[in-house]
Amino acid sequence: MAYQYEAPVSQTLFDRASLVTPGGVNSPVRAFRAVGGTPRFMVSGTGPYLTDADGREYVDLVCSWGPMILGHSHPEVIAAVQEAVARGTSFGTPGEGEVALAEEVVARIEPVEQVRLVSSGTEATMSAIRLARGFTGRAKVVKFAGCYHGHVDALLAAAGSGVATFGLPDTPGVTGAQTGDTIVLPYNDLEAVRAAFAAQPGEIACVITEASPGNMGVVPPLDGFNAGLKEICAADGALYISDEVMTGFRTSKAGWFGIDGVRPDLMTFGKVMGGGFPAAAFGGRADVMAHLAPVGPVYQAGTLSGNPVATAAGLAQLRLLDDAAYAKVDAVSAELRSLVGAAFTEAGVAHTVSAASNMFSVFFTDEPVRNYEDAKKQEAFRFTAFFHSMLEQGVYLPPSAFESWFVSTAHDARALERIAAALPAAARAAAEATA
Ligand code: KE4
Repeated sequence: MAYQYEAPVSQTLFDRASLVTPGGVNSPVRAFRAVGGTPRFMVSGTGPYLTDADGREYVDLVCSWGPMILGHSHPEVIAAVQEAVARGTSFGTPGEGEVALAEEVVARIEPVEQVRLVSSGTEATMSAIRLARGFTGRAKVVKFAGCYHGHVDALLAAAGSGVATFGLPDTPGVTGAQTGDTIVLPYNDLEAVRAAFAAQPGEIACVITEASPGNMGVVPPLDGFNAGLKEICAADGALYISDEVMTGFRTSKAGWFGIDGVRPDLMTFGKVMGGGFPAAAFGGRADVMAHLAPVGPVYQAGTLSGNPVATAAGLAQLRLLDDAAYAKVDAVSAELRSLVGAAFTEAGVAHTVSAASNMFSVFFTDEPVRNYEDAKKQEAFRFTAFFHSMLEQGVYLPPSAFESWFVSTAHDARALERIAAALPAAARAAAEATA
């Protein structure tokens, strides 16, 4: 089904972009390929709203894929950035801002004794894997199908044929050598993890998991799953790496660790901690981090790591994220989940609203979704119809059924009313959709 609304300026920009950039985008999910139609080129954001190049305003439920937890253009974040940028943009030297941001991360996340700042979540997970391999002297890595950790070669792997067989490249350009030490297992399956460790004792450097996955849609860990991963890793001398790039500083003041209390050996962060700028991090046990250059032999570096403007934005945002802020985001998410569920029930659409703290998504099935295979069984064509009806009514959803929705402290009653007004017709569109 071709969705073509009136978005002429976005379409013109998309045509221009497509001449100079593959797919017209700098990150594939933005191209609307999963849902079709013209990607909206946004020109500004204020609070819970985005305005596109055609002058249309949307209630934003993507929040830049998580970072904008205080909404767009928060005045105190903007002021901190303006004050920092007036002093210069990058010095290539240590600076106080990066120390203060690192101190804030360490203060909030008890298992993080030391932290290294980087510029993206991908850099954080890539570096954490290298550090785990360097610290343990082991090569193999366990990840889970449906979990995304950025475009790290070793982690762009699909499941091998058997539980203990190695990963196969999940994209051209990644070689068998790069995924040959990666074991891809079904999510939420501790027995599969035990079997993989039993098949190669003492050879696995780490297990990396999204603390609570949001990249196959929202699929929370079953009770005891993360604790089980920690236990299995500890028993074998492997490291437990919790990827909190999406959940960190969003799902609670201490991210998912603040919810399940399972102490990882290493953790990765991004998104919220950058306040909309490229600032991310990895950190954890001091004895592990001590293996990182320049103290230890594991090399890692970055021209703009700890950038003074990015750290100013991240610090301003984190300092505003107090208990009241998290209570607000949680309340907004709970109200929205209730509105969405009621609309689909009213329209007679089989659905599951799947939440992990204030992150959530909708699966178009009423069967339980515990892993990627379950998630792929949903009637995703219904999401496509739902997405375009909401877009046409001025609500901007993630353009994929396999992504988390995000809200902010700025999503006030007026914004929720606009979403509520759009839901009935959109839910009916999902009901009437055909594959
Ligand atoms: P970045 O390199 O995109 O900053 O972070 C990679 C990453 C690592 N770990 C987790 C758990 C993540 O969710 C991500 C990135 N998330 C996607 C959203 N599904 C970013 C959006 C995009 O790729 O454009």
